[in-house]
Amino acid sequence: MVLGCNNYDIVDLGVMVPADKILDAAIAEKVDMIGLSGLITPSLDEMVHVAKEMQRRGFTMPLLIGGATTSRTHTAVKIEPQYSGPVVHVLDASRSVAVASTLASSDENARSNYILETKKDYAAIREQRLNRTSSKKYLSIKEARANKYKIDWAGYQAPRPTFLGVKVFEEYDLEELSNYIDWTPFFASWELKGKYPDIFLDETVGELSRQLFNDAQSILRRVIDEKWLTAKAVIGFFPANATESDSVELYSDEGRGGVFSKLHFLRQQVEKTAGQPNVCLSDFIAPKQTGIEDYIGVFAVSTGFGIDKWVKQFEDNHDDYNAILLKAIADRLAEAFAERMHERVRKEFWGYAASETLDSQSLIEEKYDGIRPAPGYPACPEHTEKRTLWQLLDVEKNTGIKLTESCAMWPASAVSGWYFSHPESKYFTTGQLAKDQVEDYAERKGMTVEQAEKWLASVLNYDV
Ligand code: B12
Repeated sequence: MVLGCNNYDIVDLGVMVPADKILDAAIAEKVDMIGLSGLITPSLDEMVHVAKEMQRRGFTMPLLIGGATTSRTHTAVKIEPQYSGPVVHVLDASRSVAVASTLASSDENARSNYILETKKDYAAIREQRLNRTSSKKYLSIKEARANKYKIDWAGYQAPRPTFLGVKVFEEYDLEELSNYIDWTPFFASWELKGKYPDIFLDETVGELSRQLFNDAQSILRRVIDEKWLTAKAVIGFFPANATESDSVELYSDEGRGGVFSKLHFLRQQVEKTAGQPNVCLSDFIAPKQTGIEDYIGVFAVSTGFGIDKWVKQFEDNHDDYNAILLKAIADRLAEAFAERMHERVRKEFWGYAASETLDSQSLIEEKYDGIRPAPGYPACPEHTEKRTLWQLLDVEKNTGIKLTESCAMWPASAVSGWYFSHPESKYFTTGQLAKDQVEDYAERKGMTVEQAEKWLASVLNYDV
C-alpha cells in the first residue's frame, strides 16, 4: 500500500506487491509516505527488503509499518536499521492519520521532534533487546522428544477415510457457506470489540455494529445471488505414520511401502512443569513402529475468486467502505468454508464422526474430535510446509489458488492446512525453539540452517 498525503489520498497497490513495484509507484504517484501491512510472518522479511531497497534507491520519505504480525520490536530491530528515513510502527490504523499528519506536517519542529523521538525509542528497544535475559529454560530436542505427548496406541484403530487421494470442489454453494460464518472476527476486523450477537446490545458500539452488520448482509446477499465470488477447494487423504524425529511419512498406497512425501513438524522445547508434555503435531499420528495404519488429511479452500473486479468497481466509485466490506466478507466466507469442509470431512469424507450434531456455536467452540491446523498457526509456525501441501493436492492446478515465493496464498481469502482425526489431537503453541531443533529441522527439510532460521525467525529463542 502506498499512502499519499494530499488530504490522505491513498494509492492502494493491493496485496503481495513486490518491492520494486511499490517504489516505482511511490515515485510515479509522487506520494509523501509509504505504508506496508503484513498479515503473516514471511511478510516481515519482505518489509525488511523494502526498507533496504528504499535506502539503496535513495528514498527519504517516511515508511509506516502495520498489520497483524508486525511489532514495534521487529520494526525497531529489523526494519529501522535498514533505512535512514523515518520508520514508524503503527499498531492501530486509527492512529495512522495522526502519525501521517505529523510526518507530513509543515511545522518542521513538530515533524523533526517526532522523528527524533521515534528514532530514540527504537534505539532503546534495540538496546533492551541486546541486554535481554530469559528466565525460561529449554530442553534439548532429544529431551523434548522423550517428553512427547503420549497417546495410548494399544488397541487403537485409526478411522479409514472413505477415499484416498484428492477430491476437488469447483463452485461451492455460497449460500451453504454463509450459514457457517463466525461474525465475531468480522467485527474485530472493524475494531469493534464484542461477541456476536451480544455486540448489538453494547452501549458504545451496539448501534454501529448493527448498521455494519446490516450493510454486510446486503452485500452478502448480492454476493450469493449475483455470484460475485466463486468458492473452490481441494481436499485429500493419505496413509500416514509418524517418525521418531517429529515428521510424518505419507505413503503412496495402503501397502505403505514407498514414502512419497514427508511433513515436518516442530516440538515445544521450553521446560514444562512435571507431568506436562512437550507437544508436537506428529504426536497425534500413530508412530510407524506401532504398525497402526493411520491417515492424515490435507485441504486448501478459497472464496476470493472474482473479488478483484468488484473491489475495483467500488474503488473506482470512491466507495472504500464497500470495497473493505466485501473483502471482509470474502475472508469470513473463507473461514466458513474451512469450517464447513472440516465438518463434512468428519461426518462424510473421513466419516469418523458420522453422527455428530453440533450447532454453529459449538462448531466455533471446536467441540468436535480432530483439528485442522494451518501452516503459520502457532502449532506449526513454519510457512514453507505449504509448498508440500501444494504438491500433495496439486492445489494450483486443481483450484487456481497460487502460492507466492514467500508462501502467501492468492486469492488472499484462502485457508490451507492439515486434518488430524485422533480424539486427543489439540491446538497448542510451539513457543520458542532452540538452535539444536532448528539445526535438526534444517536437516529434515533439506535447508541450510540460515534458511531455516529465516523461516523460523519469529519463533527462535536466540538472535541471529
Ligand atoms: C482475518 C484473518 C485471516 C483471514 C483474512 C486474511 C486477509 N486477507 O487479510 C483469512 C481467513 C483469509 C486468513 C488466512 C490466513 N491466515 Co490469518 N488471520 C486472521 C486474523 C484472525 C485477523 C487479522 C485481521 O484481519 N485483523 C483485523 C485487522 C484490521 O487488524 P490488523 O491486521 O492487525 O491491522 C490493524 C493494525 O495492525 C493496523 N495496520 C494494519 N496494516 C497496517 C498498515 C499500515 C501502513 C498502518 C499504518 C497500520 C496498519 O491497522 C489495523 C487496524 O487497527 C489473524 C489473527 C489476529 N487476531 O490478528 C490471523 C493471522 C494473521 N493469520 C495467520 C495465518 C497463519 C494465516 C494463514 C497463513 C493460515 C493458512 N495456512 O491458511 C492464511 C494466510 C492467507 C493468505 N492469503 O496467505 C496468523 C499469522 C501468524 C504468522 N506467524 O504468520 C494469524 C496471526 C493467526 C495466528 N494466531 O496464528 N487469516
